Amino acid sequence: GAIGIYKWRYTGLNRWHGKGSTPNFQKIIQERCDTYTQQIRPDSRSRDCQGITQAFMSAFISKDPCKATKEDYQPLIDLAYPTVPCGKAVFWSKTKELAREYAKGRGLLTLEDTLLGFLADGLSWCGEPGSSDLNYQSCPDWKKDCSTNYFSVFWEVLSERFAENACGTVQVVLNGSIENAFDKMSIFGRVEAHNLRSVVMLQAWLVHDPGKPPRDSCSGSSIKELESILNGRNVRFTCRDNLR
Ligand code: AVW
Repeated sequence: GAIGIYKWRYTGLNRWHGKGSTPNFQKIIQERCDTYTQQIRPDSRSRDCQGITQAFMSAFISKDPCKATKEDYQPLIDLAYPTVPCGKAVFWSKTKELAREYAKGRGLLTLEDTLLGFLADGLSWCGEPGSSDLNYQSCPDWKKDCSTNYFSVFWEVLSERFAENACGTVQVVLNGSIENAFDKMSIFGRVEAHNLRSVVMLQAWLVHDPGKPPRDSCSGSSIKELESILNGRNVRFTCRDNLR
């Protein structure tokens, strides 16, 4: 009856509103780690991929998927701190693919070029209390279920470390075809922009989708907001409207 369905809906593996864990999650992490340490950055060959995979799984397995904390990921981050050389970091917001292309063409690096960013790129994951398996049916959605889910907290803490360690002149690729190219609720706006410790200058590129009318520009109010955050941190700022 109705109560039975209600009970199933709110206690079953299907109760969350986000995409379930990626099939073969652990195997993908393990394989990506081997690929990264052996082929992509052979200088990182000494990294312990078995330990890294274990630390990743232990961070969220058997836990309430809405009670993620930064501390859960600390052991993992300690094994693979996301660092890039000074002057090489590229941030992005609503422009992931484009930013990756931009970085690649110029010998620059995004978070997805660091080991942990590379491992988790495009995957989803969550566990289930009382089970040693992942939930492949559904995972919490940031808006509809909880913001403290393991997926979101992972990208937040990893991005925070990435920003803290960025140095020299860095870049950000922003989307000028949406209302607020600088979104203060995004990870870039909420986390990274506020954690630039050793950055001297941030260069913003506002990219406009050729098929769409430009909706924001370097002189718009969202960019002014970014500029004022950086002024407060003594980071120089430049912005260019780049029509691709
Ligand atoms: P967004 P944000 N693979 O486009 O400023 C899958 O508004 O919030 O940009 N999901 C990811 C990945 C990834 N590689 N990276 C982040 N996410 C999640 C990290 C995350 O929950 C980079 F350094 C994020 O809120 C960028 O400078 C959402 O997908 C910055 O953070 C994308 O939202 C981009 O995050």
